[in-house]
Amino acid sequence: RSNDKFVTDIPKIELHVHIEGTMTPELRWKLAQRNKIPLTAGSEKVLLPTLAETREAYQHIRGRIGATSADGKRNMTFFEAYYGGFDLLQTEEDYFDLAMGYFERAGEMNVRYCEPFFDPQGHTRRGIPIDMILKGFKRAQIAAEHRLNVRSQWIMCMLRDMSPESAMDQYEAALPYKDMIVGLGLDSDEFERPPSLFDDLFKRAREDGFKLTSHCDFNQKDTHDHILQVAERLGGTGAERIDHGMNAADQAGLMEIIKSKDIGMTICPCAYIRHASEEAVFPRIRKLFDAGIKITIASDDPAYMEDNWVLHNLHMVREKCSFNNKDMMQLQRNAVSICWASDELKKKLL
Ligand code: ES4
Ligand code: ZN
Repeated sequence: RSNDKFVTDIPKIELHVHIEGTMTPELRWKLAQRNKIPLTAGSEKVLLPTLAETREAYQHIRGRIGATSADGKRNMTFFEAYYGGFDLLQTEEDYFDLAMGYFERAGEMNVRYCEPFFDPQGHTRRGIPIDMILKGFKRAQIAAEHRLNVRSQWIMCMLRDMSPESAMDQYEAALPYKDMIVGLGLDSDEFERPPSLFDDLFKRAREDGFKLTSHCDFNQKDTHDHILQVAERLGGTGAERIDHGMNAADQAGLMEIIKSKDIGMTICPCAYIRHASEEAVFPRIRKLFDAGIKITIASDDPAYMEDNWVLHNLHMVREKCSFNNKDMMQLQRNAVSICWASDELKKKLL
């Protein structure tokens, strides 16, 4: 891991981090003890494994496709590890601890403002009330602002592998918490799940005053179609941001649309290099940046991506895209420009 003081010290904004993707092995282990839930250790589920076994399980998380290691054990896929972590969250305190853990980490990296995602359906489908989730998050959010000087607003993400009807029901159930939720997003497995399936939901959310974004992960099937839908059609006229959307760099037409509509992009380099070569990743990031598209660097699911938090992602692009100090500052100015903080707060962040 490269290190340099300039990047370490600059005030930061993080706009693409799934709060459930910040569950460290330490927190997973603590919640397993507290709620008496078995964890995956080796290839089995074990009640009360050691912390070392829990850490070990995180070392072998691979892509979406189950991989087998040299000793013949089947490793957890990313989605298994990620959604497996949801089962451990059972009380308001658990949700508070999850959010507070991220905010503390963010404060240490000089993140001054963030917009974390959460996946309500992943919790409510297990019978967890939406009130429990959001009360825990809200308490952490307030504590983080006062104790850590880390400000935040939440983005509610719908699981695109569930039905549009389920998403609409979940959206309506969360409306009483509208004042802590700034935007609506779309995540989970995008295979044959185009954003247009959720047209009605995104139109409704825009009418209700939410900002809009959707994942278009790197090198997925139909990614160029999905990027075009997000840019031109979500909410009726297109979303404010695209999460990932890196394959826009392949097509001048897509880049032109994103640039002319001033759409922000959240780029998570450590997530891509788990599946793609550096030559596929960094020249595309550089190309989007050099075109003047407002990209920002973020971490996605840092606990499940070799423990790479936003600071590591920034160090990585500085080195691999040869960004200088001025470029690194521009990335932060991009983030201020495309974030959904009030104008008053934006002035303080610059
Ligand atoms: C995600 Cl890496 C990834 N892809 C799709 N959906 C997600 N939600 C959290 N992490
Ligand atoms: Zn993501």
